[in-house]
Amino acid sequence: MQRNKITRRTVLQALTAAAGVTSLSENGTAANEKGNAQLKTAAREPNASEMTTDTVLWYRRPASGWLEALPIGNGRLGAMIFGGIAQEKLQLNEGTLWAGGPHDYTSPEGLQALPEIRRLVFAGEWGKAQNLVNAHFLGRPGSQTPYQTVGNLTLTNMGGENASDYRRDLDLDSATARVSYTRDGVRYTREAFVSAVDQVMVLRLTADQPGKIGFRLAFDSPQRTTVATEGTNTLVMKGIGGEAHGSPDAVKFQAVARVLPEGGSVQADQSAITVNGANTATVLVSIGTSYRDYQDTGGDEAAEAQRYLKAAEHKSYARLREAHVADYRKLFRRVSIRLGPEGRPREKDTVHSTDERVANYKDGDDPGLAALHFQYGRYLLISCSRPGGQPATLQGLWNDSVDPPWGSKYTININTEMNYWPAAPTNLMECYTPLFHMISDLAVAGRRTAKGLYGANGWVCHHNTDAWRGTAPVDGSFWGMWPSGGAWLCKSLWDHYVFTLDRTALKQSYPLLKGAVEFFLDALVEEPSHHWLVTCPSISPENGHHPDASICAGPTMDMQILRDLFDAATQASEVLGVDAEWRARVHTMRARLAPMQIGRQGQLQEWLEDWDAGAPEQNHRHVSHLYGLFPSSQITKIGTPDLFAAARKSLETRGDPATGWSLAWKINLWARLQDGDRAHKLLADLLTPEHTAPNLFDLHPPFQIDGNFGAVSGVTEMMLQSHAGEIHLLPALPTAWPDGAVTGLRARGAFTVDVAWQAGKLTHASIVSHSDAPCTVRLGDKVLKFSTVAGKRYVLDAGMRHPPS
Ligand code: FUC
Repeated sequence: MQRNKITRRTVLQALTAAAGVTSLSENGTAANEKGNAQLKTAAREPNASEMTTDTVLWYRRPASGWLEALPIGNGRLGAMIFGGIAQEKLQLNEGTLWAGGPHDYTSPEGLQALPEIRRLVFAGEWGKAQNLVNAHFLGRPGSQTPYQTVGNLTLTNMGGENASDYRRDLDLDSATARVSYTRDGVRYTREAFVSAVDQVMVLRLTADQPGKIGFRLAFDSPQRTTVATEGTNTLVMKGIGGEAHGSPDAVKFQAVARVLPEGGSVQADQSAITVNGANTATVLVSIGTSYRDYQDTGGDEAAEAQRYLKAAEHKSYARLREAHVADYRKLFRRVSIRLGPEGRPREKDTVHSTDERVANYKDGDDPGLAALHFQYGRYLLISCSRPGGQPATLQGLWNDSVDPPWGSKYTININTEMNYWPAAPTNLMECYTPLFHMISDLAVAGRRTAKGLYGANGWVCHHNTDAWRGTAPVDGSFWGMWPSGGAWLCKSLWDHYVFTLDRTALKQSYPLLKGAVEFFLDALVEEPSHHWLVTCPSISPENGHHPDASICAGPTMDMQILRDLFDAATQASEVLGVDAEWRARVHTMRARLAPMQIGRQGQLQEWLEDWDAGAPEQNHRHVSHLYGLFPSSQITKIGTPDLFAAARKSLETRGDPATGWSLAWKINLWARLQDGDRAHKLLADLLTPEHTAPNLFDLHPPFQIDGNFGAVSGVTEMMLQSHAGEIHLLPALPTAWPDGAVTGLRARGAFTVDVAWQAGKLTHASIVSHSDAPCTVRLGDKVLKFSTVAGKRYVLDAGMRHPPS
């Protein structure tokens, strides 16, 4: 226990030191250990009444397209609900339905070509180097396989289209989607959710008069499928995912829908179920696939689908719903947010539907929409990334195609990492689990690639991966020749630790961190001019430094990622008390990595050479070298003022206009630059129809979910930061949000933080400690330091000096 305390302190001190903060107490009204006695402690958790009403998306019309439909999911099963009147459509997904099958993409010719590729890069013969990568180093095949849709469940013959008082909504507080309307004097209601407890999708149809429910239920799919009925009330669709890029089809699936009507009649023909004159009907949907893991597709899809269905069909609708809502709320209700004055008129969200709010959003005009978007992002993460499922893809869990944009895969040169930026700060640690499982897989699959391409130990993963845990470079040298994807993913393992100080979890992560470092210990090379250690070949993701040339050695981002990786692994080894000698070696190598450099225009250089001003795309969507500012904390206002100014210069040069996920990254960057108004300006840009669909999906046209998650993280960073060895309250509060409150955010050092403000000034904050770690809190120039006891709440007043009376 004692040892534990010491190591936690060590990590916090290291975090502080990394930010260059030496003596916080000199900066402001510091409290000393004695001052702690004055801090009021209490044990109170946020309760449901603190939840705001900014948690409902609603619409006046059925969805006319997929980007108007509403997503539900349990991390494995997902659906997009269209909410029609005469007919309903649920577009279905299961997280393991991918095209192709188990495959190692590593080229057998790569290792032989590597010395010449490196020679060409250092000789500045980039075109030739890229050609050689394309010919010998790239994956076999050179593209990975897509994530795919299961198909659709449709309800037709539901009566006429003529209805009044139509409303379609998604309640983020209960994770249920609803449709209601009145037709011929009858009020009809449909409700749907996907339960993580029971692993089924549930659709309930009711009316306020008996005998009014009738429909025809059928499956359709762009996959190769067969549909049959079983008994009078069950519909079964069997199919197999597609082949892709020569990788044969392997994932079999089975979707089963069972109708449980009350009253009326139910009958089956060859491929559909018909319900007539029922009082209510519940439709249970269960889907299984044969995917067991990235190496094995021999599972029994039928048994899996049937097992969940059998267990669920004996439970009442009310019981299924109650279990679902209770389970979901455990995560969702950890955080509440209000942007706007307390008890304000709710005109915006009661009078205007969600799509109208997006269409009319103006800077500062509707802070409630920003709050809704924030909670929607948390809802999406809970709904697409739960233990037992696959990580969030480029579209989370929701994809209606067999050939979606970028395969709806895992692009790990920004997109997958961005998906998980809100996990720790918005108190959704469990949502990391599928990502951590994927990293464990990559740490095995990536060993073959490390050996096969680089003759190196450890593991490597390039810029993309898929259900088969492809780790070799793909998609062409210009975009794919980047060896640092796995290393970046590892940051999430360390983030989990610094946010929780959970030593048990760190013990599990440590071999993954160590394996990632081992690769670079072998694969780094010395560059000729300064003798720094660098990656080669590499790229600064997807950005060319000269026309048609992205290949280079030691781009700034790689060096930043490696410093974080090496620090995570060495600090983990310290916390766990292992590998002292190895740690010393890693420290030595770290010291030789190329440093961040400030270029001719005062910018943070993107590459080893000062090529920035001449690079062909000055407004490129990737801002890779600014990784050091966010998500990393290598660049801070107090710790590294020169680099801080240089990062700002680089961000200014890139400009504001960008695609969805890039805007989202920039919100985080401006928040780290402590410019709340600029961060808010970018958020306002994002919350317009150009970047946000009617269903609030982020557009990288058509849809990419990273922008949703990145924006949640950005809004969090505007209200609370904790990367510089201190909890910074309201570091980038925009003038557009003079009043507000947020509860339940997590801060590094294992704290939960609530903050409230009025007229742009803190009114109070409270901090619950989850370990016995010391706490440093900053508000503007004021800094307060105190020791904490696990389980205690520390309440701070507007001046941070003593608790409000
Ligand atoms: C990155 C981006 C693209 C796209 C793709 C999925 O590589 O550069 O814009 O988002 O991932």
